[in-house]
Amino acid sequence: MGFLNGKRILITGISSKLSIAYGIAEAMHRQQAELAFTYQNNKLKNRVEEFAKNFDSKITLQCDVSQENNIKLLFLSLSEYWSKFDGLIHSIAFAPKNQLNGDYVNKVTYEGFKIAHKISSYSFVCMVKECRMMLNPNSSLITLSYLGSKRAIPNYNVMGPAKASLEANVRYIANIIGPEGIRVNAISAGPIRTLASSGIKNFRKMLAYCERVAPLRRTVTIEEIGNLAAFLCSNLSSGITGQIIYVDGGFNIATMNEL
Ligand code: NAD
Ligand code: 0WE
Repeated sequence: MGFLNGKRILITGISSKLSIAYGIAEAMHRQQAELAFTYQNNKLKNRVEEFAKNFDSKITLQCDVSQENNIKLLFLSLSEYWSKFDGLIHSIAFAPKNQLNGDYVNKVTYEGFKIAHKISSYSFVCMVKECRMMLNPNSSLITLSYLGSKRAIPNYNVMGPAKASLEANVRYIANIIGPEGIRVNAISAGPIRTLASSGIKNFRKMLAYCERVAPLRRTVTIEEIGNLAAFLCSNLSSGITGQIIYVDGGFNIATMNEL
């Protein structure tokens, strides 16, 4: 029997088979979780419906987190299938393309800063706010972060402050919702080729750099992220909350490995 048997988990952020959220769905399906999915817009509707079938799920719901009332409606619609559920995967980030290149101080705009924080950080606490009453005890909430929250990484720019905000959000949500028996954690993933990273300047060089410098001397896969997410949604991780857990081959703990 899978260690997620009987758990109902809502997964956001699938837009292709490369998506980190897709790797999470695969790992959770393998452990016999019951899954539901959201898609950002109608362009993605058919694709996500096909993916859902592969995971034996009939539940696919539209949700663009830039519209706060979309998030409210999402959980109203979900409640027609599930009155209560056990986990939420937030795998969503966005900043306007022109913000992710060049001199941070010159390029940042209030509009870019606002959008990055709204979509990549506020949306997480907003989703928690709207589904809180539907969460069973022992539920687990997970978001995806990146080392750019703690270290200044070229071109990550305004997404760095947005991920720092997301990680602080994890701690504040965990502290408030813990007494309800609900756990909240972030997975900080190393760089992985997905739609969100494919257009990034020097992304290939960044992958190669990680292969040279990370203790494991390789990059990580969406399967490896998925396996941690499955563990974090299971009762095997019952004592873990408020944490930022790295799945990056150890990259974040090393330095001077190039010497
Ligand atoms: P992806 O492009 O597959 O997923 C990003 C998702 O965000 C997409 O499915 C997209 O539909 C969704 N999204 C964007 N704006 C949205 C909105 N307004 N409403 C609803 N959904 C919206 O890329 P990914 O790499 O799988 O990214 C998932 C998460 O992982 C992000 O939080 C990202 O920051 C994080 N992450 C990625 C990497 C990497 O190198 N790929 C590393 C660390 C963390
Ligand atoms: O969080 C991310 C990517 C987030 C992202 C990606 C895009 C591309 C398309 C946010 N907004 C947009 N907007 C778009 O228009 N990652 C962790 C992947 C990533 O992105 C980088 C990286 C890494 C790693 C950008 C610069 C430097 C490194």
